[in-house]
Amino acid sequence: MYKINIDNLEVFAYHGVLKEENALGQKFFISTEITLNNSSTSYNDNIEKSVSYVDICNLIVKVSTGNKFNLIETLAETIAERILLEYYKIKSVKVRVSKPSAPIPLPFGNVSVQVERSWHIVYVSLGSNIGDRQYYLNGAIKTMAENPLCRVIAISDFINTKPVGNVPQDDFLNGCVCVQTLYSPHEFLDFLHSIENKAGRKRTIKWGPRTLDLDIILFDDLILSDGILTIPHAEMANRLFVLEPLIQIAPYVIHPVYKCTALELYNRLK
Ligand code: PH2
Ligand code: MG
Ligand code: MG
Repeated sequence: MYKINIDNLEVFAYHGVLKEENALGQKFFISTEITLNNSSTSYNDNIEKSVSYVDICNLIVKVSTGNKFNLIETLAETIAERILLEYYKIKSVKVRVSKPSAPIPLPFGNVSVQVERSWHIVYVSLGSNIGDRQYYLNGAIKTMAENPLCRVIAISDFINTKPVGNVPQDDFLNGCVCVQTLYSPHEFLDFLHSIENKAGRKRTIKWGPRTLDLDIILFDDLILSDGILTIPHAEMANRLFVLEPLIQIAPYVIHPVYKCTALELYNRLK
């Protein structure tokens, strides 16, 4: 597996909290460690299969000199995001920004920050049982596809399902999408909530009828539960209306807690 490393690219720029830094500028050193999507396959000695480190260096210079940030954190994050957005072959990137002449009135060697950003793979379950159900599901997918920080990779069929739970209500239309995103889990949740709100979602009765429900089912192989978000979705293994669309687009995706495929969960539940 290859990584493309650039060590200490020197740029002169104007980032800093102090006015003097914004006016006079100083040297920054930028390092990146890049992992490609196909990093385990052979490149056949062909630059088209890889990414040119010269292009990455030019992009780093452009972002560093074309902006004036207070924080080197912002510079590092912006560089990471721009690299991931401009090169679809890149899966993840670590960026370190060093500021060896930082205004610290003490003897010191260097000061730097490092961030890591990566495309995440998320499975989202979609449901609607009020109004034009197909319109709401398609609208949600369109909003995700139009967000530059998301790429919709696969879309299941939409299936009609009987309501699960004790609330008497109309049938649902359910589906599932696979999305690549640069958002963190909580940022992605906020994004899904904004789509639900735009669809006029009212949060009245728990498990009641809704114009649009978007649930994170899986997020990479992450396991997380913090009172706001539980990943994998706590009920996914008990719900055919989640598993049936999921296995259409990702039968062999692994549930990181049960350590089995979506197809196995489906067969057990069925
Ligand atoms: N969602 C619920 C409760 N019950 N039943 C079906 N068939 N489909 C759903 O999406 C659904 C449900 C709460 O999210
Ligand atoms: Mg739900
Ligand atoms: Mg929900």
